[in-house]
Amino acid sequence: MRPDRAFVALCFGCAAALALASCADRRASAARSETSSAGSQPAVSGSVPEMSFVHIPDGSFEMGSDANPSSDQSPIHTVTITRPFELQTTEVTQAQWRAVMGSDPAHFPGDDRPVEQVSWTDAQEFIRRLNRLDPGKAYRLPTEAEWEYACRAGTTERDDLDEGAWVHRNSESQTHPVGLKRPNAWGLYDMIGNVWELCADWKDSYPAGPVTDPAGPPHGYYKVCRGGSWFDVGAAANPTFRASPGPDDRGNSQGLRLARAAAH
Ligand SMILES: [Ca+2]
Repeated sequence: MRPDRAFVALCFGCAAALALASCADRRASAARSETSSAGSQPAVSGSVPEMSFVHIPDGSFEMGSDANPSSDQSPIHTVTITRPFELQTTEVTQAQWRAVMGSDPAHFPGDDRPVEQVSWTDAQEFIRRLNRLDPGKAYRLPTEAEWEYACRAGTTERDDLDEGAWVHRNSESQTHPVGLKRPNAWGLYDMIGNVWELCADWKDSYPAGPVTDPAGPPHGYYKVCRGGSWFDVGAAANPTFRASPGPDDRGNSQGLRLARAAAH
């Protein structure tokens, strides 16, 4: 068993013990139905929520950490991102999730709080529906490398946790509305803290040498979550820490942020 599995099990174990909370729907979504242009797929109900994205340029960075050479964050290796993309400025909120899915699974209710209690599989359904409602944007989860690249935002300095992140010591044991803390250098809020952010990849060990546009292996047992949450202390609330949920694991500290194709 991988060493970080116990940590993640702790997070999700705590989450599972908490009852689901219903969320008042203050913003009744303007529901509409869409049928694909092919006409062969069933209609998708829902509406395209307001979302903000920033352009992430191509470039290279040093991924990982050698602070503990036996950890899954090692070795540090050069990653080149060859394709610019766009990344959502905030975590997906409950209002955004509800607009697309018609329901809100979050434990901590609030339209502007991040959605949580969503699994990687749930996120794929959200993205599938959103791409049907808003075709041509190619919404997806970021790869783990794209996430760390964007979190670092061209720097090697760690941001001040209290100014930039909701973590255990300042969260009062709950999520907070997105976008209240200081954004990173690329205008991204809450990359560290608030909720863990699902990535697209199946988890794998890091390569010893440089790689280009890594996207993980084709199959695996665990997905990857990044950034730590309201529940976590500094070791996990770090640009390099890799949590390992199963694809159907949910927890009240796990959410997502969308990537999409550049140039919209
Ligand atoms: Ca986050």
